[in-house]
Amino acid sequence: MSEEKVLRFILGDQLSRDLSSLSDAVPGRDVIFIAEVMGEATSVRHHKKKIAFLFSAMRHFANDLRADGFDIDYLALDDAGNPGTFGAALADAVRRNDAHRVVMTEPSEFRVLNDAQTWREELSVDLEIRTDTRFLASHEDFVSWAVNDKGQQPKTLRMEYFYREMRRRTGYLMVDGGPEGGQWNFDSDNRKALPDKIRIPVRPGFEPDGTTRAVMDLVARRFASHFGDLEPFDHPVTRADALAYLEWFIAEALPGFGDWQDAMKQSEPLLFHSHLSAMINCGLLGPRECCDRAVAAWREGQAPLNAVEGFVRQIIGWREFIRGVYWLKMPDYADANALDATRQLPGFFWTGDTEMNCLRQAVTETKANAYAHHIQRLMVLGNFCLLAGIDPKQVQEWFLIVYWDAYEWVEMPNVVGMALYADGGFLASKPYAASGAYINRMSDYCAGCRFDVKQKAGEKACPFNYLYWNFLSANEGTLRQNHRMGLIMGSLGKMAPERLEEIKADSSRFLEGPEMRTGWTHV
Ligand code: FAD
Ligand code: DLZ
Ligand code: SF4
Repeated sequence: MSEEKVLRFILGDQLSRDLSSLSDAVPGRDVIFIAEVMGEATSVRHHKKKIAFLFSAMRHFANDLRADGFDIDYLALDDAGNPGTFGAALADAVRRNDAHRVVMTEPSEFRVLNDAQTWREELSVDLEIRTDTRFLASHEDFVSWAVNDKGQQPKTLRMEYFYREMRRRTGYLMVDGGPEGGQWNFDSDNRKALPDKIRIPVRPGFEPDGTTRAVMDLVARRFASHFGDLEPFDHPVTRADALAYLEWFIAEALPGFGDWQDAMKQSEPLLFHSHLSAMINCGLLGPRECCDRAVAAWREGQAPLNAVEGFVRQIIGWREFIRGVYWLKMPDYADANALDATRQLPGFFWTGDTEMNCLRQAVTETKANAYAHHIQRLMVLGNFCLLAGIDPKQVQEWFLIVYWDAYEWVEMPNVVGMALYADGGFLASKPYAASGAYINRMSDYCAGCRFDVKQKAGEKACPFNYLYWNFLSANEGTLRQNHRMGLIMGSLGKMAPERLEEIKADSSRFLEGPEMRTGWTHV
């Protein structure tokens, strides 16, 4: 058995040397198979930068393994006879390499895991699917935390309690069995608006090498009609560059990460954010090593506790929780639409062509960078889709297409549960709905907008202002059941009927107006 050749199939988001499917790989005996396939690159029409990033990272990962003595079977997109799907490519690779067995790590997405079960039946050899040990909580860990002894799922789950459990388990920022600083969560310190004069750290760029250039040519040729700008491209695509980027973040941006986590600034897409999600999600960086580095920076006095706790919470709390919810709730979660939202996603989500400056900024930056930070995603783009009642399926597809870190397991709960409240409050204790006042408080966008954030009604009024109340009124029946909405629903109840009519009229004018009419005019 030990002399039998094993084919180790590695997917594009599994570019980690500590991957479970590589744990017992034998150089000189086994073959590592990595495949660029059209079926994946077009499962949705991914942003050009995302495809370029991932294909380049896949090719570099293969080169690194080759340099360590592994036999690599790398199927490039343009290779003659590339069959275009994982299943067919894997079957070809088994034959080509005369493999006795296939080992892989579980795919991160439901769709691909389902496909993998069918490969098992179709392949002439055994296929072993191993747990993805890069996550800190296994599926079993999450289920045993979330589901009661009788196997019943709760009506709601709250990240905060899961996070505390993860803090205890990992020991991150723990002292004498309790949280460092006497608090589990420093979120209330992390909502500051940016002062006018603040030095925003300048990011290092990574010059594309020959491998990246070749991939960029490929993407320019084969995916020309996909959304987004391919150039400039200066992202880390190797493990070494990703580590250098992590070190840069820890030294330069982490100290400000907490204070300015929720802030937004015109033409400053990154601020103090880590910009590491794509590297963590595809495996170039491990979630543990990112937290280890942040906690070490705090211990060495290089970053304050509110920043480090906030960063660790995003990774061991939110990231793991989101994944747990995805696997607990799939496949039904994909169709969740608790608020019966049916409106078409407006065309300006693809062009940025809107007079609402906050949305124009977020879409334009997304198109250029395949990135927007969390508050832009949640409180500008997501908030707008929530208030305007956009069909969750269309919102999901948009978010899956446009971000370089987007994989269904992480995109879907963030869109369905966090941004749209489409799961009826399973993941979020109340809708993240906000009027223009929130965006004005947290950004400098409103100063450059043709709408007036202070006006509540009429042509010049900020659309978020009336859409907010229109949303509460349209969903009154559902939202009244949420005790955290009690105060605001009380205010809605006391609103003069004429004022409510005015809100509805403004909302109809906007929602039926030219900006919204362009519909799902996707590239
Ligand atoms: P930072 O702000 O620096 O945060 C540090 C790290 O924490 C991130 O790199 C990420 O690994 C993790 N993290 C933070 N928040 C979340 C979260 N809510 N869920 C999971 N991980 C989190 N994240 C994705 O990785 N892929 C997606 O497709 C994705 N889609 C989203 C869609 C919507 C509607 C919303 C509201 C959020 C989405 N997020 C997604 C979560 C979050 O916005 C991104 O992880 C973050 O903006 C990435 O930028 P960063 O690396 O600079 O993060
Ligand atoms: C996102 C993506 C793209 C665009 N292309 C590929 C590919 O050609 N080959 C590959 O192995 N992975 C790709 N990926 C990432 C996969 O979509 C991701 O690994 C699976 O969906 C996880 O279930
Ligand atoms: Fe956005 Fe309203 Fe501010 Fe314009 S005024 S930037 S639409 S929040």
